[in-house]
This record gives sequence, C-alpha cells and structure tokens, in this order.
Amino acid sequence: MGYSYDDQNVFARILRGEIPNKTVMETEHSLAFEDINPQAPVHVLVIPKGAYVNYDHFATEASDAEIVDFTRTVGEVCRKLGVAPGAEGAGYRLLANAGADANQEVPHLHVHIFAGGRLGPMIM
Ligand code: D5M
Repeated sequence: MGYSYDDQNVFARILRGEIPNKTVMETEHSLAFEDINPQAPVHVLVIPKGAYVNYDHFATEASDAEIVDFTRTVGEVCRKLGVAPGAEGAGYRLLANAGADANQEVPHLHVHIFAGGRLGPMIM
C-alpha cells in the first residue's frame, strides 16, 4: 500500500518554519518540541524531519540513518528533560497515535513524551 502525506499538516509547516515552535532538541533528521496543549507537566513531541504519516510508514520507508537518529533522539530528549528514571528523574511514557482508531490528529509521525509527575494508568 502506498502512503499519502499531506504537506500542509501542522508539523510539516513547523518543519518549514511557517509556524513557531518551542524546540527542545534538533538533530539532522529529527525535531523535538513542546506540545501546544500539554496533557502532563512535561509533554514533548518528537518528529522525524522526513514526510512520514505514522510509525509503520516510517519503519517501512525511512533510511536506517533516519531511524537511528529518531530513536536516539527520543531517548536523548528524555535524558535532557531530566525525566529518565534513576538519579535524575522518575520516568516517562511514550505514545504514538496512528490513524482514526487512535484519534491521530496530525498526520505526521510524532512520539509523545509524557512525564513530570505520576501519570494515570493511561493518557490519551
Ligand atoms: O496529537 C497531536 C498533538 O499535536 C496534540 O497533542 C496537540 C499537538 N499540536 C497540534 N498543533 C501543535 C503545534 N502547533 N505545536 C505544538 N503541538 C501541537 P495526536 O497524537 O495526533 O492526537
């Protein structure tokens, strides 16, 4: 199945610099920024810079370099935010919605990082 990507989605516009964002970290292939509507004391989104609709699209078509960069960036952002479990923080939750059944709002792959306090059994 081919994937179709809407290049007018809000994260595509952020990546083109058309909409401002509060950047937490930027790498060659990834961008992390604060969620505009936080659902936890810490709520950051990590996106690949490439035009991928969701995780299965990314995993199917992204290069190894993009996948390594994105995976590392998610972990490094957690450490940078001070929420990695252990001496610095008490933990975090990762979430990636895909498609209608998961209520994905923005059709550009994003991993949510929720942290900063005791999270309920589930968020979103
Ligand atoms: O989550 C989409 C998320 O994207 C939701 O938590 C709000 C966030 N969002 C939407 N617009 C912006 C901008 N402009 N900056 C930062 N965050 C934004 P989903 O998993 O698709 O339901």
